[in-house]
Amino acid sequence: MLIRCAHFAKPAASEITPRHLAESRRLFLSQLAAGVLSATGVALDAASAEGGMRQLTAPANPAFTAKDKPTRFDDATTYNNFYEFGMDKGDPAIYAGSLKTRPWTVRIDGEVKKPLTLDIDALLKLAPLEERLYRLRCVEGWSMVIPWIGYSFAELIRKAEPTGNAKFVEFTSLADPAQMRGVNSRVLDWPYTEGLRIDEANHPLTLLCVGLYGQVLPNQNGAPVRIVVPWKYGFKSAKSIVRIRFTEQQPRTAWGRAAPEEYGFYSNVNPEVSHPRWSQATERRIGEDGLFTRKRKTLMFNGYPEVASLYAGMDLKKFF
Ligand SMILES: Nc1nc2c(c(=O)[nH]1)N[C@H]1C(S)=C(S)[C@@H](COP(=O)(O)O)O[C@H]1N2
Ligand SMILES: [Mo]
Repeated sequence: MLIRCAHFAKPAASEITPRHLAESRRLFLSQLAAGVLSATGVALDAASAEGGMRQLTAPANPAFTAKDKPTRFDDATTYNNFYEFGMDKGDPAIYAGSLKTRPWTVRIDGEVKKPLTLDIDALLKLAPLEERLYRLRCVEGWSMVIPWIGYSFAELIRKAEPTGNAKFVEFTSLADPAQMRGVNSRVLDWPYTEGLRIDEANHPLTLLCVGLYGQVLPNQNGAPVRIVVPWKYGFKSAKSIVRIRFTEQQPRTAWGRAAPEEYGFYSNVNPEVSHPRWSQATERRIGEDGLFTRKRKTLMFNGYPEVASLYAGMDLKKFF
């Protein structure tokens, strides 16, 4: 069963572009059938299908604005990994409309002075929102550049008041088979969980994310709240989070449980450490799909060298 999963099989480079195009065509047709397209033929996002585009603007933070050209909104919202809604890149955009993002609470517990359950609308107001243009690179070898909206996860850590025993943070995504058709398949051991060391979670780059491109997060991108850790492979950035647990022990992760030798706890973007079945030295930037487009060289820490000090003295081949 694991064989069918994209993270377990390297797609042939020649397959990628046509497949990507085929999927957006498929998405267009299915949205047309589902009535998600407006009369003008403009695709509305998942939130708008429920009732009105939900604008969410925030000032750009120049300290966190990548120099790269942003990926097209349509690419960022139709080429997704969100296995709770299926394994094809187009599945989340087609099927995530069934996710109900209100009411929504996030449980904060474990090694904290006082466990609490935060309503999503309280979570949104915990700190001023800002826009950050981050690169995000998938372990499969493609990357995007997205104007995310949120605030540093460190703000939430401050609010949670972890105890002195808290060494790690575990993120748990929703796993409701009634809303998420992919959870009925056993491709992963649900719920999806991820984790960070507490100093990684406290790094100002680590973003608690609630929006992108000036609007609330589309469901397929992890509504209503996700994490974005730009110097790590994309799968570390858990979507649709319902629980944040502070722990003393290193938490287990969904991908780590599925294939520990392939998905290490750290999973820092590192061109020098190959995935056991393919090189991580280069990447394809989504949108740069021309016939003669060269792959980009993958940068250490995805081009965020400021995080290097978190790993001083660690052998990153061992702690991959
Ligand atoms: N809950 C959950 N979070 C997830 C995933 C998933 O399947 N389930 N996929 C991950 C992977 S592999 C990637 S590359 C990113 C993709 O984020 P995006 O679709 O918003 O670009 O989400 C990550 N977060
Ligand atoms: Mo990924």
